[in-house]
Amino acid sequence: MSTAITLVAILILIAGAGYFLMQGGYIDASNLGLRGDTASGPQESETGQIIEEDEAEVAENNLRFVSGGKDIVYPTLFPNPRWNHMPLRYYMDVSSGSGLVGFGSDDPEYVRQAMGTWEEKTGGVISFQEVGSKEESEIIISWFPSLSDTPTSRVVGEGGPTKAIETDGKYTLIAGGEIFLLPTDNKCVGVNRPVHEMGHVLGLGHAPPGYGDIMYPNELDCRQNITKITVDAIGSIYKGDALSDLTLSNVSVVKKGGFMDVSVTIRNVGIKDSVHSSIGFFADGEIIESLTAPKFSIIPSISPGSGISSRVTNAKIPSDVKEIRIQADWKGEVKEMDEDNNDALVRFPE
Ligand SMILES: [Ca+2]
Ligand SMILES: [Zn+2]
Repeated sequence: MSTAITLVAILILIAGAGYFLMQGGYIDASNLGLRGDTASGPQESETGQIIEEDEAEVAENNLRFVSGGKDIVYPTLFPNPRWNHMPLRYYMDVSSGSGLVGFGSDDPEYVRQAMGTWEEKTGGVISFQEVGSKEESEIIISWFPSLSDTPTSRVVGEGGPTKAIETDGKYTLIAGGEIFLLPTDNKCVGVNRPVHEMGHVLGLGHAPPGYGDIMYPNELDCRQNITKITVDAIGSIYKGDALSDLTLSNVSVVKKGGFMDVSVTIRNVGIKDSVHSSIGFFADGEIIESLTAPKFSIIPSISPGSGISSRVTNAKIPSDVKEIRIQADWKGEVKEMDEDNNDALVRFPE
Protein backbone atom coordinates (compact mmCIF):
# COMPACT_ATOMS: atom_id res chain seq x y z
CA MET A 1 0.00 0.00 0.00
CA SER A 2 1.35 3.40 -0.91
CA THR A 3 1.65 6.19 1.62
CA ALA A 4 -1.78 6.86 2.96
CA ILE A 5 -2.23 10.46 3.87
CA THR A 6 -4.97 11.50 6.20
CA LEU A 7 -6.21 14.99 6.58
CA VAL A 8 -7.36 15.85 10.04
CA ALA A 9 -9.13 19.01 10.99
CA ILE A 10 -9.74 19.92 14.56
CA LEU A 11 -11.94 22.81 15.51
CA ILE A 12 -11.91 23.99 19.07
CA LEU A 13 -14.03 26.81 20.37
CA ILE A 14 -11.99 29.19 22.43
CA ALA A 15 -13.70 31.23 25.10
CA GLY A 16 -13.46 34.93 24.50
CA ALA A 17 -11.96 37.34 26.94
CA GLY A 18 -15.09 38.46 28.73
CA TYR A 19 -15.51 40.12 32.02
CA PHE A 20 -18.44 40.72 34.27
CA LEU A 21 -19.36 43.44 36.62
CA MET A 22 -21.72 41.10 38.39
CA GLN A 23 -21.85 37.47 39.18
CA GLY A 24 -22.90 34.96 36.57
CA GLY A 25 -21.23 33.20 33.73
CA TYR A 26 -21.59 34.23 30.18
CA ILE A 27 -19.22 32.75 27.67
CA ASP A 28 -19.03 28.99 27.55
CA ALA A 29 -16.11 27.14 26.18
CA SER A 30 -17.38 24.08 24.43
CA ASN A 31 -15.47 21.65 22.33
CA LEU A 32 -16.89 21.41 18.87
CA GLY A 33 -15.28 18.05 18.38
CA LEU A 34 -14.35 16.87 14.92
CA ARG A 35 -11.42 15.13 16.49
CA GLY A 36 -9.76 12.41 14.51
CA ASP A 37 -6.57 10.44 14.46
CA THR A 38 -3.50 12.36 13.54
CA ALA A 39 -1.61 10.76 10.70
CA SER A 40 2.11 10.44 11.03
CA GLY A 41 3.87 12.38 8.31
CA PRO A 42 7.38 12.53 6.91
CA GLN A 43 10.06 13.34 9.46
CA GLU A 44 11.82 16.36 8.06
CA SER A 45 9.92 19.57 8.47
CA GLU A 46 10.38 23.29 8.11
CA THR A 47 8.37 25.94 9.83
CA GLY A 48 7.36 28.89 7.73
CA GLN A 49 8.04 32.42 8.78
CA ILE A 50 4.97 34.48 9.42
CA ILE A 51 5.30 37.52 7.20
CA GLU A 52 2.05 39.14 7.95
CA GLU A 53 -0.77 38.56 10.36
CA ASP A 54 -3.37 41.26 10.22
CA GLU A 55 -3.99 43.05 13.49
CA ALA A 56 -7.41 44.02 14.74
CA GLU A 57 -7.97 47.66 15.62
CA VAL A 58 -7.73 48.27 19.36
CA ALA A 59 -9.37 51.20 21.08
CA GLU A 60 -8.61 53.22 24.21
CA ASN A 61 -10.78 54.10 27.18
CA ASN A 62 -11.69 57.59 25.98
CA LEU A 63 -13.63 58.76 23.00
CA ARG A 64 -11.84 61.42 21.00
CA PHE A 65 -13.84 63.43 18.53
CA VAL A 66 -14.46 66.98 17.39
CA SER A 67 -17.64 68.66 18.57
CA GLY A 68 -18.50 72.31 18.00
CA GLY A 69 -15.01 72.90 16.60
CA LYS A 70 -13.32 71.58 19.76
CA ASP A 71 -11.30 68.43 20.36
CA ILE A 72 -13.24 66.50 22.96
CA VAL A 73 -11.94 63.73 25.20
CA TYR A 74 -14.98 61.95 26.59
CA PRO A 75 -14.34 59.20 29.17
CA THR A 76 -16.03 55.84 28.77
CA LEU A 77 -16.30 52.87 31.11
CA PHE A 78 -14.72 50.56 28.50
CA PRO A 79 -13.02 51.12 25.16
CA ASN A 80 -15.67 52.09 22.60
CA PRO A 81 -18.63 50.63 24.54
CA ARG A 82 -21.44 49.64 22.23
CA TRP A 83 -24.68 47.68 22.24
CA ASN A 84 -25.17 45.65 19.08
CA HIS A 85 -28.84 46.36 18.46
CA MET A 86 -31.69 48.76 19.15
CA PRO A 87 -34.20 49.15 20.70
CA LEU A 88 -32.86 48.20 24.13
CA ARG A 89 -35.42 46.26 26.14
CA TYR A 90 -35.87 47.56 29.66
CA TYR A 91 -37.98 46.31 32.53
CA MET A 92 -39.07 48.41 35.47
CA ASP A 93 -39.39 46.36 38.63
CA VAL A 94 -42.24 48.46 40.03
CA SER A 95 -42.74 46.00 42.88
CA SER A 96 -39.32 47.05 44.24
CA GLY A 97 -40.76 50.54 44.75
CA SER A 98 -44.08 49.68 46.33
CA GLY A 99 -44.01 50.43 50.02
CA LEU A 100 -41.05 52.81 49.71
CA VAL A 101 -41.60 56.29 51.09
CA GLY A 102 -42.25 58.72 48.26
CA PHE A 103 -42.77 56.08 45.58
CA GLY A 104 -45.73 56.65 43.29
CA SER A 105 -46.97 56.09 39.78
CA ASP A 106 -45.02 59.16 38.70
CA ASP A 107 -41.69 57.36 39.32
CA PRO A 108 -42.04 54.84 36.45
CA GLU A 109 -43.44 57.67 34.33
CA TYR A 110 -40.24 59.71 34.90
CA VAL A 111 -38.23 56.73 33.64
CA ARG A 112 -40.36 56.52 30.48
CA GLN A 113 -39.74 60.21 29.91
CA ALA A 114 -36.00 59.68 30.43
CA MET A 115 -35.96 56.98 27.74
CA GLY A 116 -37.90 59.32 25.46
CA THR A 117 -35.28 62.00 26.06
CA TRP A 118 -32.49 59.69 24.87
CA GLU A 119 -34.45 58.74 21.76
CA GLU A 120 -35.33 62.33 20.93
CA LYS A 121 -31.87 63.83 21.54
CA THR A 122 -30.00 61.12 19.62
CA GLY A 123 -32.49 61.13 16.76
CA GLY A 124 -33.31 57.49 17.45
CA VAL A 125 -29.70 56.24 17.40
CA ILE A 126 -30.49 55.09 20.93
CA SER A 127 -34.00 53.71 21.41
CA PHE A 128 -35.87 51.71 24.00
CA GLN A 129 -38.71 49.28 24.37
CA GLU A 130 -40.39 48.69 27.70
CA VAL A 131 -41.04 45.01 28.37
CA GLY A 132 -43.19 43.29 30.97
CA SER A 133 -40.74 40.87 32.55
CA LYS A 134 -37.13 40.59 33.65
CA GLU A 135 -36.64 37.59 31.37
CA GLU A 136 -37.41 39.59 28.24
CA SER A 137 -35.28 42.53 29.34
CA GLU A 138 -31.64 43.51 29.00
CA ILE A 139 -31.79 46.44 31.39
CA ILE A 140 -33.47 46.18 34.79
CA ILE A 141 -34.56 49.29 36.65
CA SER A 142 -35.33 49.02 40.38
CA TRP A 143 -36.11 51.36 43.26
CA PHE A 144 -34.41 51.40 46.62
CA PRO A 145 -34.99 53.39 49.81
CA SER A 146 -31.36 54.46 49.87
CA LEU A 147 -28.57 53.64 47.52
CA SER A 148 -26.50 52.01 50.23
CA ASP A 149 -29.12 49.26 50.07
CA THR A 150 -28.41 48.37 46.47
CA PRO A 151 -27.42 44.72 46.20
CA THR A 152 -24.06 45.34 44.56
CA SER A 153 -21.41 47.91 45.27
CA ARG A 154 -20.89 49.68 42.02
CA VAL A 155 -18.03 51.59 40.54
CA VAL A 156 -20.34 53.92 38.70
CA GLY A 157 -22.97 54.77 41.28
CA GLU A 158 -26.50 53.79 40.54
CA GLY A 159 -26.35 52.49 37.04
CA GLY A 160 -24.10 50.72 34.60
CA PRO A 161 -23.48 47.73 32.40
CA THR A 162 -23.81 44.28 33.97
CA LYS A 163 -22.37 42.44 31.00
CA ALA A 164 -19.48 43.74 28.93
CA ILE A 165 -17.56 41.57 26.49
CA GLU A 166 -14.04 42.48 25.54
CA THR A 167 -13.82 41.55 21.88
CA ASP A 168 -10.15 42.45 21.28
CA GLY A 169 -11.47 44.51 18.44
CA LYS A 170 -12.76 48.01 17.96
CA TYR A 171 -15.66 47.81 20.44
CA THR A 172 -16.50 46.52 23.87
CA LEU A 173 -19.86 44.80 23.47
CA ILE A 174 -22.36 45.76 26.16
CA ALA A 175 -25.09 43.17 26.61
CA GLY A 176 -26.78 43.96 29.92
CA GLY A 177 -27.36 46.80 32.35
CA GLU A 178 -29.13 47.90 35.50
CA ILE A 179 -30.22 51.08 37.22
CA PHE A 180 -31.12 51.75 40.85
CA LEU A 181 -33.28 54.76 41.64
CA LEU A 182 -34.50 56.53 44.74
CA PRO A 183 -38.19 57.46 44.77
CA THR A 184 -38.71 61.18 44.24
CA ASP A 185 -41.48 63.74 43.93
CA ASN A 186 -39.25 66.12 42.02
CA LYS A 187 -39.89 65.79 38.32
CA CYS A 188 -36.53 67.21 37.29
CA VAL A 189 -34.61 64.79 39.50
CA GLY A 190 -37.04 62.02 38.59
CA VAL A 191 -36.28 62.36 34.89
CA ASN A 192 -32.67 63.56 34.96
CA ARG A 193 -31.39 60.78 37.22
CA PRO A 194 -32.45 57.89 34.95
CA VAL A 195 -31.23 59.86 31.91
CA HIS A 196 -27.79 60.10 33.58
CA GLU A 197 -27.75 56.48 34.73
CA MET A 198 -28.82 55.26 31.31
CA GLY A 199 -25.78 57.09 29.93
CA HIS A 200 -23.65 54.82 32.14
CA VAL A 201 -25.59 51.75 30.95
CA LEU A 202 -24.59 52.86 27.44
CA GLY A 203 -21.00 52.77 28.68
CA LEU A 204 -20.42 56.50 28.94
CA GLY A 205 -18.40 57.96 31.80
CA HIS A 206 -18.80 61.49 33.04
CA ALA A 207 -18.84 64.27 30.45
CA PRO A 208 -16.30 67.09 30.67
CA PRO A 209 -17.54 70.11 32.70
CA GLY A 210 -18.73 73.35 31.18
CA TYR A 211 -21.30 72.04 28.72
CA GLY A 212 -24.28 71.71 31.05
CA ASP A 213 -24.45 68.11 29.98
CA ILE A 214 -26.51 65.54 31.86
CA MET A 215 -23.49 63.22 32.00
CA TYR A 216 -21.62 65.75 34.12
CA PRO A 217 -22.42 64.69 37.70
CA ASN A 218 -24.26 67.60 39.25
CA GLU A 219 -27.87 66.65 39.57
CA LEU A 220 -28.86 69.76 41.52
CA ASP A 221 -28.86 71.73 38.30
CA CYS A 222 -32.13 70.99 36.55
CA ARG A 223 -31.04 72.82 33.41
CA GLN A 224 -28.72 69.92 32.59
CA ASN A 225 -29.75 67.85 29.61
CA ILE A 226 -28.28 65.63 26.91
CA THR A 227 -26.24 68.16 24.96
CA LYS A 228 -24.36 68.06 21.68
CA ILE A 229 -21.19 66.56 23.18
CA THR A 230 -23.04 63.49 24.43
CA VAL A 231 -24.97 63.22 21.17
CA ASP A 232 -21.65 63.43 19.30
CA ALA A 233 -20.05 60.89 21.67
CA ILE A 234 -22.89 58.45 20.91
CA GLY A 235 -22.61 59.30 17.22
CA SER A 236 -18.89 58.52 17.23
CA ILE A 237 -19.57 55.05 18.65
CA TYR A 238 -22.68 54.14 16.68
CA LYS A 239 -21.58 55.29 13.24
CA GLY A 240 -21.32 52.23 11.03
CA ASP A 241 -23.40 49.07 11.31
CA ALA A 242 -23.04 46.61 14.18
CA LEU A 243 -21.40 43.61 12.46
CA SER A 244 -19.13 40.69 13.10
CA ASP A 245 -15.43 40.87 12.23
CA LEU A 246 -13.34 37.78 11.61
CA THR A 247 -9.59 37.83 11.94
CA LEU A 248 -6.79 35.26 12.26
CA SER A 249 -4.27 34.66 15.02
CA ASN A 250 -1.93 31.94 16.37
CA VAL A 251 -0.96 30.98 12.85
CA SER A 252 1.48 28.11 12.42
CA VAL A 253 2.41 26.37 9.19
CA VAL A 254 4.89 23.47 9.20
CA LYS A 255 6.02 22.14 5.83
CA LYS A 256 7.17 18.54 5.51
CA GLY A 257 8.27 18.08 1.94
CA GLY A 258 5.11 18.00 -0.12
CA PHE A 259 2.82 18.16 2.92
CA MET A 260 2.03 20.70 5.58
CA ASP A 261 0.47 21.00 9.01
CA VAL A 262 -1.46 24.20 9.66
CA SER A 263 -3.00 25.55 12.80
CA VAL A 264 -4.81 28.83 13.03
CA THR A 265 -7.35 30.54 15.27
CA ILE A 266 -10.26 32.33 13.65
CA ARG A 267 -11.58 34.99 16.00
CA ASN A 268 -14.64 37.20 15.92
CA VAL A 269 -13.51 40.62 17.13
CA GLY A 270 -16.79 42.22 16.03
CA ILE A 271 -20.00 42.69 18.01
CA LYS A 272 -22.45 40.35 16.23
CA ASP A 273 -22.32 36.56 15.94
CA SER A 274 -20.70 35.60 12.66
CA VAL A 275 -22.64 33.39 10.24
CA HIS A 276 -21.05 30.15 9.01
CA SER A 277 -18.04 31.05 6.91
CA SER A 278 -15.28 29.46 4.87
CA ILE A 279 -11.57 29.56 5.48
CA GLY A 280 -9.32 29.31 2.44
CA PHE A 281 -5.75 28.01 2.22
CA PHE A 282 -3.65 29.15 -0.74
CA ALA A 283 -0.33 27.81 -1.96
CA ASP A 284 1.50 30.47 -4.01
CA GLY A 285 -1.82 32.13 -4.74
CA GLU A 286 -3.69 28.97 -5.78
CA ILE A 287 -6.48 27.64 -3.58
CA ILE A 288 -5.56 24.24 -2.12
CA GLU A 289 -8.50 22.25 -3.46
CA SER A 290 -8.32 19.40 -0.96
CA LEU A 291 -8.82 21.92 1.84
CA THR A 292 -11.99 23.37 0.35
CA ALA A 293 -13.88 20.27 1.53
CA PRO A 294 -16.48 21.36 4.11
CA LYS A 295 -14.81 19.48 6.97
CA PHE A 296 -11.70 21.64 6.62
CA SER A 297 -13.13 24.89 5.37
CA ILE A 298 -16.46 25.48 7.08
CA ILE A 299 -16.21 27.58 10.22
CA PRO A 300 -19.31 27.61 12.44
CA SER A 301 -20.86 30.74 13.90
CA ILE A 302 -18.51 32.49 16.35
CA SER A 303 -19.82 34.82 19.05
CA PRO A 304 -18.15 38.19 19.70
CA GLY A 305 -14.90 37.88 21.63
CA SER A 306 -14.62 34.14 20.93
CA GLY A 307 -12.54 32.13 18.53
CA ILE A 308 -12.25 28.73 16.93
CA SER A 309 -8.98 26.90 16.46
CA SER A 310 -8.58 24.92 13.29
CA ARG A 311 -5.84 22.39 12.70
CA VAL A 312 -5.12 20.46 9.54
CA THR A 313 -2.35 17.89 9.30
CA ASN A 314 -0.69 16.37 6.26
CA ALA A 315 -2.34 18.47 3.60
CA LYS A 316 -0.70 17.95 0.20
CA ILE A 317 1.05 21.00 -1.22
CA PRO A 318 3.53 21.54 -4.06
CA SER A 319 6.93 20.65 -2.57
CA ASP A 320 8.48 23.86 -3.96
CA VAL A 321 5.79 26.13 -2.49
CA LYS A 322 7.10 29.54 -1.45
CA GLU A 323 4.21 30.92 0.51
CA ILE A 324 1.00 29.85 2.14
CA ARG A 325 -1.76 32.37 2.59
CA ILE A 326 -4.73 31.75 4.86
CA GLN A 327 -7.86 33.82 4.47
CA ALA A 328 -10.83 33.94 6.82
CA ASP A 329 -14.17 34.21 5.03
CA TRP A 330 -12.46 33.85 1.66
CA LYS A 331 -15.83 33.50 -0.09
CA GLY A 332 -17.07 36.79 1.36
CA GLU A 333 -20.07 35.24 3.12
CA VAL A 334 -19.78 37.31 6.29
CA LYS A 335 -20.63 40.98 6.40
CA GLU A 336 -17.79 42.38 8.47
CA MET A 337 -16.81 45.66 10.06
CA ASP A 338 -13.31 45.21 8.61
CA GLU A 339 -12.72 43.13 5.50
CA ASP A 340 -8.99 43.91 5.41
CA ASN A 341 -7.83 42.00 8.50
CA ASN A 342 -8.65 38.47 7.33
CA ASP A 343 -5.31 37.27 5.97
CA ALA A 344 -2.18 35.63 7.26
CA LEU A 345 0.81 35.06 5.03
CA VAL A 346 3.49 32.50 5.80
CA ARG A 347 6.64 32.39 3.65
CA PHE A 348 9.24 29.63 3.44
CA PRO A 349 12.91 30.45 3.04
CA GLU A 350 14.25 29.76 -0.49
CA1 LIG B 1 -12.40 40.87 9.27
ZN1 LIG C 1 -22.60 59.22 37.02
